Amino acid sequence: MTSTLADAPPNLNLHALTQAHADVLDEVLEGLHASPKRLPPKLFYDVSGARLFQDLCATDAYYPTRLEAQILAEQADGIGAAIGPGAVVIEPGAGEMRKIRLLLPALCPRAYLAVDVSKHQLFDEAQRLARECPWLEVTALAGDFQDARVRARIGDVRGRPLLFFPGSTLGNFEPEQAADFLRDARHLLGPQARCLIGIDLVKPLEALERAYNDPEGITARFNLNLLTRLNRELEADFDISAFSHRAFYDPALQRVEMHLVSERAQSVHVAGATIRFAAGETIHTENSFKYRPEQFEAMARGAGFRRTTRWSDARDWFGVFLLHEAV
Ligand code: AVJ
Repeated sequence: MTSTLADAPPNLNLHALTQAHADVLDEVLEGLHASPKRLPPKLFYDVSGARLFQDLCATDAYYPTRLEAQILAEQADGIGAAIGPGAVVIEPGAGEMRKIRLLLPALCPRAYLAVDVSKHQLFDEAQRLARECPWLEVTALAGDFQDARVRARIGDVRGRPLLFFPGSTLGNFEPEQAADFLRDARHLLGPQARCLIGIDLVKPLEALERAYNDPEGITARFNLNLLTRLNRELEADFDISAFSHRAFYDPALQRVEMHLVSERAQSVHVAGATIRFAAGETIHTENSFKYRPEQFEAMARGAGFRRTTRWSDARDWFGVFLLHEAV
């Protein structure tokens, strides 16, 4: 489906390839019937969830967004020089499009393809960017970047593709899946493909746990909003006050886990199905893996990228990696 807005600028293209309601329901029920229970983190980003995440990024406790933006702003010239002008930038999870804006003057890409599950935010931001930069061809694709239809569109990109994947979104995948994602991107985008990827790095446990348990409680609201969304969109009847947010770092697995904890034994209905919870049982809603620079570089090499360049902050808390020279 192709949408047009009133007064859409000529350099803007909008496409909606969002998941069918029935597919979302299947995925949710599969996760809630599994043991341990789980829900996919992409469901966080409805209109309220996208706004909560935006609010979280402005907090002192949640450091990744701020550090990455600092790195991109300070190193833009070096990054632009390493990539060269005229690239076609593809950004999964584009959200507010703040980060690409930091790179535009130094990178001078030809086109920008933004993909995000949060359709309203995506279309609004794409329109704004297309107006600000009339020289840039802006395409917005509302959908899950792992969806076959979305991947087919990405595979159609001609020119010099740059997969821009900031924010440590790759950290939501298991390391093996993350490696598959990179290998897959290289096949999909061809031998000219480069990737510019933001990765949250291993750091002291206190800083990690504070980032996912911010004192203002925004992460908790972000996590619980998932249940509010299921109530509204999938005929569910979660009692939100009977669940609580839990996040902790597992140093052995190098990941922050987020859960929703059932405060008591209870039954919940989702589109007619009954889901039983024991007291203290959790729904695992997210993993956020942290890497050491050399671990991520080894993963990139394993996925077929011969060369990596890294930019990071003074403490090495966050890394921006350029993967180039595909095998
Ligand atoms: C957007 C997936 C990178 O894992 O840090 C923030 C999402 N979850 N706080 C992350 C998130 C809890 C975030 N990513």
